[in-house]
Amino acid sequence: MSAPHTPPQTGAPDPVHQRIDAALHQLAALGGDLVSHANRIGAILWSPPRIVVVGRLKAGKSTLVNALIGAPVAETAALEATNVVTVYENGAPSRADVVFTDGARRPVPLALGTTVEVGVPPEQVAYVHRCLPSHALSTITLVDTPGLATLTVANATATERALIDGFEQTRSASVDADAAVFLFDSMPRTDEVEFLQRLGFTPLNTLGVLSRADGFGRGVLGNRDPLGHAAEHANVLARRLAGQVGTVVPVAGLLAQTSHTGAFTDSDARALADLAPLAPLELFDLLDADSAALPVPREQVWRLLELIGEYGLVHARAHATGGAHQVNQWLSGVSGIHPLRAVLEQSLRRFAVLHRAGRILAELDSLVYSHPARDAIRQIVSALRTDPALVPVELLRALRSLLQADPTAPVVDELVQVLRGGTIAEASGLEPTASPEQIRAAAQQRLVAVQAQTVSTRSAAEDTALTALTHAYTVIARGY
Ligand SMILES: Nc1nc2c(ncn2[C@@H]2O[C@H](COP(=O)(O)OP(=O)(O)OP(=O)(O)O)[C@@H](O)[C@H]2O)c(=O)[nH]1
Ligand SMILES: [Mg+2]
Repeated sequence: MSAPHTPPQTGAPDPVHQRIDAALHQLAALGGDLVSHANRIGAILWSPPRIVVVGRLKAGKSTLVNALIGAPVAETAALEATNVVTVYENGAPSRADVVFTDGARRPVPLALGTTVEVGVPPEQVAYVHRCLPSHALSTITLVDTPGLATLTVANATATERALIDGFEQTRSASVDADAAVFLFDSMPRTDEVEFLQRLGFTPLNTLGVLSRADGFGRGVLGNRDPLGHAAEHANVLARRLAGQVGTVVPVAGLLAQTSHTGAFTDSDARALADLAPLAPLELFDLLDADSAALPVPREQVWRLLELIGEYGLVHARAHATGGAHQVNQWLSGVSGIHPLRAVLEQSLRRFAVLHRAGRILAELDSLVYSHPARDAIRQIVSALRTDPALVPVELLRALRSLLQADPTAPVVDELVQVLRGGTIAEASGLEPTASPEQIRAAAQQRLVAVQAQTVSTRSAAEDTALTALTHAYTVIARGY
């Protein structure tokens, strides 16, 4: 039998993927239409996890998407810019399809070869599927969304329709995201946090971004450096939003977008160098007064402001004699894009992959319920579920249900701790250097504690969570 689906050839083998892949081969071996089911589910398994970027109107979502992709593909603007959900996926040739709310698809032309001109009323569109060859998109797929709580309610509705399971019965055309990046430039409002909760992720697969960090506080002319101030405030927000996001990273998306899309030229660097002798206040005064004493044409300064903002204009001047290359390096370094990318590609991606595996288990469960060969399928699925490699998948599913049903249940913290633990020792609450005997003993102790809790649970979701933890500690205690 030929392989029902094709795993990517790069990257270290992931035990979760390997076990699911093996189960899908068993499924395909049952023959008939199960071959196409295995193919369909395999395609979900092997495509990169989808990370959705959400947040208030003009929070800087599309700018950040462009910075991460390294190309100006998403429309950005001072006025409301994004009005349809757009999925950016690695693929060639560069193309775009509009997916309608009834699931139908139609190709759409690309304006200027990059951005999409939808040409259809936004309320008929579930999302736009944009494919482009991009190294940055080879490990994650990004989803840009219209701003929440916008003046036009239609845009917020578009985001909800495409992202929330069962919303207006448009589940068939939903984008099925696996993790979220939540952008805010100050403390998020209650309605934004509520929206995030309805997305149904956990803090482990939700990353907070304090956006527009270059303008934080009083901005570049204030007495505190906005980037340092933003970094400090990000820590405060991370503590306040601990129930929603795993961490908060400060980012100046505009600086990252400009440096990563090649928009800043050597002639921009020369203009910056000509402005270097002016004190910051003097520079803005001359610009405002339209003064002839401004050393470069006013339009050129406006262009610089559009590219790098006020913070960039003031501070990049010190790097301008090194030309565009040096300015770009400085912009990229201070923008915070590198730490953001590290979190995205490591912890957020890891939990997105586990979330995706949970979705695949749900697909397999629905086959068990609906397919005539249910007994044979059930055997494959139960063996998969009890496989030690799938423990984190079950733990994340349990955490997700518990956060929806009973977010204050005492077992929430334990699930998070076990899932966060990079090594078995850490998952058992020990130092990474603990011996195998110490690990087994600690797991045995936790097992007893968890079993004691099962007598007084408050909800079915808590029962499921304790079962998942029992399985996890049993697996550790057996020395897996
Ligand atoms: N100074 C500064 N400006 C930014 C930054 N990020 C975005 N902007 C500007 O803010 C405006 C809105 O940015 P977008 O990326 O379009 O914001 P958005 O969240 O996608 O907006 P909607 O799609 O309309 O909700 C644009 O004028 C950007 O240039 C940033 O990090 N610093
Ligand atoms: Mg946008």
